[in-house]
Amino acid sequence: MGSVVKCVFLAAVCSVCQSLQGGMLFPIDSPTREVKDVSGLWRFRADLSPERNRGFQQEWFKRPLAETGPVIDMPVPSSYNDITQDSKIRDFIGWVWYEKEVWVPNRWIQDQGTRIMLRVGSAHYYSVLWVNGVKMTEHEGGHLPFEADVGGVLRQSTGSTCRITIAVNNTLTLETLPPGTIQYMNDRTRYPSGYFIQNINFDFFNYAGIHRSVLLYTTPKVHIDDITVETTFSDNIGLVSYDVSVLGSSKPAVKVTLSAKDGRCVASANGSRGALKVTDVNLWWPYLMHENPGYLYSMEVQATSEDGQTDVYTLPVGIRTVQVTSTQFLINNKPFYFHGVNKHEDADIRGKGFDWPLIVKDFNLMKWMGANSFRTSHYPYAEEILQMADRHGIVVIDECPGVGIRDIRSFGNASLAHHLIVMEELVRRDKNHASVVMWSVANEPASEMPPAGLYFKELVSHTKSLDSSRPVTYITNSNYARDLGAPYVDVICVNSYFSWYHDPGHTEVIGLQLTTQFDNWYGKYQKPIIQSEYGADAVPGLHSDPPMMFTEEYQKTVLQNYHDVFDQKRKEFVIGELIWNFADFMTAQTIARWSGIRKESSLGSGSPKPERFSCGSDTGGSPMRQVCCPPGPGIPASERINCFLCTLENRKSSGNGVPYTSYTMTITQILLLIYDHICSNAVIV
Ligand code: GCB
Repeated sequence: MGSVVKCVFLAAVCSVCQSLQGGMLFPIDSPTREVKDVSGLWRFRADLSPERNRGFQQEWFKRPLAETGPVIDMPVPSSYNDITQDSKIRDFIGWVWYEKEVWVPNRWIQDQGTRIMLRVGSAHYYSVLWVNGVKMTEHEGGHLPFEADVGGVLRQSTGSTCRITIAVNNTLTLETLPPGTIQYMNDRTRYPSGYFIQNINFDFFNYAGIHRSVLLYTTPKVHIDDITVETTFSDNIGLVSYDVSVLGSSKPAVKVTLSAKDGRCVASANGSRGALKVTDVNLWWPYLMHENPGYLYSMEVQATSEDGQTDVYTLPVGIRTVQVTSTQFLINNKPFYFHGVNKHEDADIRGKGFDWPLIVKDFNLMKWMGANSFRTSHYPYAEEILQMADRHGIVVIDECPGVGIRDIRSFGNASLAHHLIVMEELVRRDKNHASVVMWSVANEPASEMPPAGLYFKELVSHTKSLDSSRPVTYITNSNYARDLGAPYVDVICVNSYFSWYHDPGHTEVIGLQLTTQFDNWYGKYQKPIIQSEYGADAVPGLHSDPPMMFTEEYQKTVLQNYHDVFDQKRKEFVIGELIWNFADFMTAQTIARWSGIRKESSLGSGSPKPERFSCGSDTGGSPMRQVCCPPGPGIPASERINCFLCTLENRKSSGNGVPYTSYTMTITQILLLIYDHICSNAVIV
């Protein structure tokens, strides 16, 4: 690109790229704040009109939704796709309408000093929010929260009811993240009039709806709007630099207190910016790297206005450092090896809907198998998941929804401007999580295309300007010599599926090809490398010897071959391996995918699996993993196999397990293989 064109390009981007206003602290209860969760059953209607805009034409937000047409029950949080028996809803593209009437406590309304906020944790993809018929805000993009101050409207309304209407549109275009295209099928001999489809370039189901909780919460008018912490340490002294922004007061007095787990105050300071010194610091360590991983201090921030109004917010803070050298990823100056998984937010029925049991189960599974990390492939996960990761010492590569940027038109100004804003929203939301050690700005973009160089240069440098404390990467599957964005990243993250998408059937070439892949990338960039995806599909119960594609044996052989190379290359510059995938997940319907993707490495989410794994009579019904399969290395394989066989037998004899028998066996094999691999490499420093 010529320099004149380059300048015009950048000027255009900058003119549309406005920095975000304000913070987006996770809503909490505190002495000065209250949270009311208004999730649950909402009224719902998909706008099935040909143009999908009847709701706007008829102003469905102005009256109760039931007065403008039929409504059905829809749970929130949940994707709507799999809730009904109607394939039109499962595959719906366009606007859907949600509505709920809730009561707002009188005291919230009466106290003019109370700010009443309405926050949506995430709705996919474009949302418009009304309260009592008045438009409050719009938001572009799923996976990240948005909110509005609704106090004014509520105080003008009669009574304390609050009718919340949210219209959500899942249409993806060349400029959305992820991108997609709408294709009208105009051949009237093959498609009816108005027929269109949504094309996507990513490999997971485009679940839609209100995916995370909807919360009403209060703060005082004088309130803590944002907090930013950065941490470091030297010897046994920890340092927490903080920056607090307070709104509603021109000269607020800010007091910050840091407490240890036992409640002891270990440091305090006054002022909206400053640093807290912690002697005998307890550092935040990853799981399996320390006997006390995930140590969190509690930072209480108190802001008081000139007239005595106070707000209090408490933030968990892990003190740790992150650094990248040419061969290593250092956490607290010690080499960290990402022994982890890629995940999805995905479950039967609820789709991408937030679900505590699933989340807790997934963490238990990850820890049980010895995983110390995961990547939020391919979009930001719920904040509660990052809070869990903080507490358990599970390291996170935090990825934005930049997946499937494959069309050259998605490298244009409007796309980049939106991508920069999404990174701003992501960093604003997740910057204070100790578990988050690196930002990923994209997954498998067409980074060999000419505009990709400038695009990623801007994107990475903008992300670094938002947060200089963390490395930035994106996940590539491009050729090392032609990837135009790689010069700008701190860590090279490569996806490859040798003997699967390349040389299918030839596991014997994995060793050579993977070694060459690593040597090529390292030779060109001298940056540490993470194998950010690898794996192979298997059809449960399909066997062959010698192994053939789609059999359980083939999947195992692929993993084994990859692991052999990792074990060599981690002695040089390979700093991690993230298997594809922690659990099965749903994809679009295509001949290449049998009921979603089957590259699972564990017993995690996906289908409603958890209830299949209690050990019945042997354990009195306790979850069998706690009883039969304690975590950590050194458990003989035979014992672990017994756990699974026990499950299998139990399910068979109860008559419930038969359909899952082979499936369980698949998982058993893969899990044991990964478990053995991970445990044999676990490092305790
Ligand atoms: C990839 C993608 C991931 C797919 C996976 C596969 O490279 O990043 O989203 O699901 O490959 O199995 O094809």
